[in-house]
Amino acid sequence: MKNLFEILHLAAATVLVAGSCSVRPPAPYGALPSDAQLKWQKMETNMFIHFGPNTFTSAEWGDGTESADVFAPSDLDCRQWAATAKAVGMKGIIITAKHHDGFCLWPNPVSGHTVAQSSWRDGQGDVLKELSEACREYGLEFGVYVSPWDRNDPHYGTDEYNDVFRRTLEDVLGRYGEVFEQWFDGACGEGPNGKVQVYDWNLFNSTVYKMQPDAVIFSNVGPGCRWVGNEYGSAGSTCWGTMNVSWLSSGGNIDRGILNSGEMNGEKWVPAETDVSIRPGWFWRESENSRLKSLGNLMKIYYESVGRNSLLLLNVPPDTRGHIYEADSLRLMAFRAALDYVLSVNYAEGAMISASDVRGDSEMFSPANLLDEDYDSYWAVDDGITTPYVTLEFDSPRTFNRVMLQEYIPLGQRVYSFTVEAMSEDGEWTEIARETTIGYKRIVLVPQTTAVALRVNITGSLACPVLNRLALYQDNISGLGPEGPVAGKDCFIPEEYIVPVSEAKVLDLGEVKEADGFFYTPADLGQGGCVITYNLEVSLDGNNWTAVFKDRMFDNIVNNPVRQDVRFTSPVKMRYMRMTPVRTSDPDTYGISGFGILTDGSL
Ligand code: FUL
Repeated sequence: MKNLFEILHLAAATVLVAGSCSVRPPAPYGALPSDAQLKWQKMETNMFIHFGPNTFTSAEWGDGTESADVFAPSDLDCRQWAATAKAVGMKGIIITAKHHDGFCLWPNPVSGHTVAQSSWRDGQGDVLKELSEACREYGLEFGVYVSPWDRNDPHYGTDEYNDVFRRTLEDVLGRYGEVFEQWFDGACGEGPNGKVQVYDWNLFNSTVYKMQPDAVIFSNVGPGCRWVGNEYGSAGSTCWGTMNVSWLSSGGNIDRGILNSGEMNGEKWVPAETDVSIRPGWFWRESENSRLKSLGNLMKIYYESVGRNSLLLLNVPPDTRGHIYEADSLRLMAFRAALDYVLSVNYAEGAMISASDVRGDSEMFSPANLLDEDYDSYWAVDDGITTPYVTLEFDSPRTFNRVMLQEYIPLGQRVYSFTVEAMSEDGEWTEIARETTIGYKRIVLVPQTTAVALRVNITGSLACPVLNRLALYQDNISGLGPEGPVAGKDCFIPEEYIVPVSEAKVLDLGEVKEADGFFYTPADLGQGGCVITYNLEVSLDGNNWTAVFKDRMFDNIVNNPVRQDVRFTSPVKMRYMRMTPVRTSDPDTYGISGFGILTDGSL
C-alpha cells in the first residue's frame, strides 16, 4: 500500500508531466537548416582528397595539356583512405573527381581526358567506383568535387560548356549511389586575357538536386553550404549559419569577410565549411612530406572550424602509390588521440545546474538538458526573454580551459553575445570569456581556470535562446590559449616584407651556383598582396640577364598564400636571380618573406 507521501509525490509528478506537455516549444526563428543541412553539420569533420595528374607532376593547377598517362598510381588503395578517415573519426570523404585540369577520375563519356584514356589499368580503372565502395564498407558518406573551371575541355568559354558540365554532373552523380555533398570550386585562374565562362548555376544546381535530392551543394555561396573565405582553416569568431544572398545575385563580388562570419538575420541558411590542407599544397608532393601541419596547428584548426559553428573538411592528399602517406596518417592519428584526450572528460558532468528562467517552468526545458547527450533535449526560456543565464555549481573545484556550448539549430541560430564567468574558491566571480555567436557548436578557449561555479550569461539574442549542450574540457596538449597565436589578420609583418609592385626582387648568391628551381613565399596570410604572375631572369654578372620564365603563374596563391616551389626543366647556373611581378593581388604592393633557390636535385 502506498503511503500518503508517495501518493502526493505521484500526484505532483503527474501534474508536472501534464504541465510540461502543455508548454509549447519555442517557435523557430529566422532561416533554418534543412534536414540534409542538419545531418551535414552533425558530421563535424570530413576528409578531402585531392588526387589526379597533379599528384604525379607536382603542379597545384594542371593546365589540361598533360597526357592522361601521367595518372598512374602504382598501388591504388581507396580502402586505406577510408580506413584512415574512419580511424580519425571523420564521417565522409569528398574527392576531386575533376580538378581544374579537367582530368576525370572516372570514365566520364562526356570528356576525352579521363582514366579511360590513360594506360593505368589499361584504361579500365575507376577511382570513384573504388572509393565509393570503400566508403560504403567503412560506413562513410561519399562526396564529389567537380571543378566548373576546366582547362582541358574545348568548349570552356562558350555557351555549350554549360551543357557539357551538366552532362558531366549527371554522369558522376548517377553512377555511385548516394552523394552527400557536391563541391563546386569557385577558383578560376584565367586572368584578364583568359577565357570567360558565364556559368549557368541554376542549371548546375537543379541537375545536382535532380540526381541527388539530399546532397548539400558547396560553392562560394551555397546553396547548401558556403566557403569559409580562406584556406588556412579558420572560421570567424563570429560565425552565423545564415547569410544574405541578394548581394551576390546583384553581381557583387565575393566578400571573404562576410563568408567568414556569415550574417546575423541572414535570409538563407548557408553554413560555413572550412577546407584546409594538412600540407602546404592541396596535392601530394614529395618535397612537402616533412612540411605537414603540426599537431598544435591541427588542434587550432579544429577549434577555429568545428569550434566556431563550421564543418572541417581536412585535405589529406594520397601519394603516387595511391596511398595516404605514412607521415600524414600518423599525424592524423595523433590529432585524433589528442581530441579524444581533451574531449573525453567533461568537467561539467555531475554539476548542479540552475537557470534564471525555464520555459513555462517546465521540466521539458530544464537546464539539466544542457548536461545530457541527447541532441534533441534543450534548455529554453520564455518568449521575450533574451538575456537569461545558467549556473553550474560544483561539489569540488574543477579545472578547465575550454567551454563548449551548442545552440539547438533546428530552431534557428539566435545568440549574438554571451559571457562566461567563473567563481573561485574565495567566492570571487571573474569574467573568463566575452564572445558573440554560438551556433551548432562553439568551443571557447578560456584561460586556465579553477572554479567552484560557472555562469554563462546570454547577453544578446534575436529571440529566446535555445541551448542544448554545455561542457567543460581541459586541453593540456595544444598549448593554445585565448591569447595564443590566432590565425587572423593581426599578426606582425616586418616592413621589409612588403614591396612596391614597381620593384623587382633581386637575389645575389655571392657566387655562381647551379639551381634546380626557386621558391617564393608571400608575407604571412598573403598580407600586402601576392605575386600572381611574374618574369624570372638570371644573370652571372648582374648586367646580362637571361629569361627563365615569362608571365608565369603561381597557382592558387591568392587563396593559399604559402611558399611556392617552382622547378626548372634543367639546372640553371646563376649568381643573381630577379623576379619581376607582372600581376599582383594588390595593385600597389606585394608581400615577400622568402625568395631563394632550390638545390635539392629534384627537377
Ligand atoms: C581552390 C583550388 O583552386 C585548389 O586547387 C583546391 O582545389 C582548393 C580546395 O580550392 O580554390
